[in-house]
Amino acid sequence: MEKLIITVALVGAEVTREQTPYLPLSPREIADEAKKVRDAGASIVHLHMRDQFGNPSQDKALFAEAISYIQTETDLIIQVSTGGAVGMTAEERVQPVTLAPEMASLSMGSVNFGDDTFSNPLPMVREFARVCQTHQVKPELEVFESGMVQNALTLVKQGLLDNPLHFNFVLGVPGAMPATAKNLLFLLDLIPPTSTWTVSGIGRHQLSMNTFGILLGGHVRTGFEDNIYYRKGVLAQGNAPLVDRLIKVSESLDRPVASPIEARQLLGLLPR
Ligand code: KMH
Ligand code: ZN
Repeated sequence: MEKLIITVALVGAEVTREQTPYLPLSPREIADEAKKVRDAGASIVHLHMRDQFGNPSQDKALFAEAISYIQTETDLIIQVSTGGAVGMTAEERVQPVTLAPEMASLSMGSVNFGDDTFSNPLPMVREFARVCQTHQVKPELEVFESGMVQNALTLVKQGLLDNPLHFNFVLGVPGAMPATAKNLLFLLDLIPPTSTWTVSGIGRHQLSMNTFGILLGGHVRTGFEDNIYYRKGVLAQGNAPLVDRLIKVSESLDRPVASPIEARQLLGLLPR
């Protein structure tokens, strides 16, 4: 099996300080958290930003500040979010891609998101894919529902996505595809064999989906964006303990963990 790539979604757009006091918010706090997860064994950070009030923001200047700290202080692969938060405009959401980070998340279609709709009409997805190509940013294709894999294959035919593709299966969002082993296996059957993939489980499904991903030879995403608990009723005291938890699982399953240099090779990214 390939070495395991651990991605950490450090902050997300929805979690609040009221829910967990350990949530990093400012660019400096987010960069400090990135250093801690790097020390724990992660190789990619998935970034969202918050404004001075803690609200989600896709402001390019906030991303630039955090990216500058993280690039100076670590060798992590930086993946910016183009998802932002529900209700943001396309123009707001795509801003950080123009900073030419190594990766960006790219949702492959619209989906129910609790009581909301996370809106990703295909013309907008195509435009985001074009911006990724222009800035030579590798997209991580976010799949919340099975039809989204088909959308990705259509964009490949249209020349807007390049093989090998890299997918993130986000399972367990309320209103979207449930986090079950059967669903993950079903999705894996749909993707081209040259693809790489990672799996994210929302809330209490994070550890089980990650463990299944490790067993199947895929990669994993952890972090506060998806889950704030270390175990039932016990908050994780930062993102690093969530990485430590995965390191323990991968060590006991004899799956070595990739460094950022090795992760770049596995994902076909240029050396930094
Ligand atoms: N905040 C969610 C509505 C992404 O980062 O690409 C969408 C999201 C996906 O977080
Ligand atoms: Zn995100």
